[in-house]
Amino acid sequence: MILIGQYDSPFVRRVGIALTLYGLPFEHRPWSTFGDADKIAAYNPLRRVPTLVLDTGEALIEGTASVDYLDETVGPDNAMLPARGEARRRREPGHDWAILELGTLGEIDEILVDTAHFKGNYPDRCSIQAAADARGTPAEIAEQAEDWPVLLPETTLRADHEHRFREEVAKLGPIRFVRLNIYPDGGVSRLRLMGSVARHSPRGV
Ligand SMILES: N[C@@H](CCC(=O)N[C@@H](CS)C(=O)NCC(=O)O)C(=O)O
Repeated sequence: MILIGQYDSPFVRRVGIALTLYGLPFEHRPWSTFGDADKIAAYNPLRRVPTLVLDTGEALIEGTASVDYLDETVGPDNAMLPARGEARRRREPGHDWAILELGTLGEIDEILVDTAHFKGNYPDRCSIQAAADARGTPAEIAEQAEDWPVLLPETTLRADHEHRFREEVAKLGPIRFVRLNIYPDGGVSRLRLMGSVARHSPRGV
């Protein structure tokens, strides 16, 4: 397959990410809709990207159609989107979150939550939970994390802004794992946790 379009387009990126995560071989032609419009037109008369050229020569000219095709190719057990219906169209109840392991055990005294460049789809609020240790499968850790103590209470965020928190940060002692919660979802460009490295971890390392 050939993916046409530059990765500064989120639509092209979405198709590129799906191809990569699905392990499907493809050639990337990072053509610009400005400078390379004529080259794109040979595959897509609308001169838009992403254009995904299949091995049959057929060109898919909508990002959604391309992702649909890729989901179908890898089958429902591997597809990132549910196959059809309500589950495909709507987000699940609840909020988005991510669990991160820090490079070392440490005490946190300052947190940076940066929503730079997210001017429309920044999260309304965030909070952070933390733990010194986490063991088990990713699913088991995700379950434990729901009960981790709060490091940063739920806080309202602004668009395209560096939020620095000091007073709000709870004194939990040394921690190594954090769960960033965003309500309900949205874009965070950077999360930084500043503090001091703890000498001894609970694992005795
Ligand atoms: N809904 C489309 C959006 C694609 C889109 O907006 N592509 C932009 C680049 S980010 C484009 O090709 N613009 C050039 C044009 O419309 O002439 C998709 O998902 O494929």
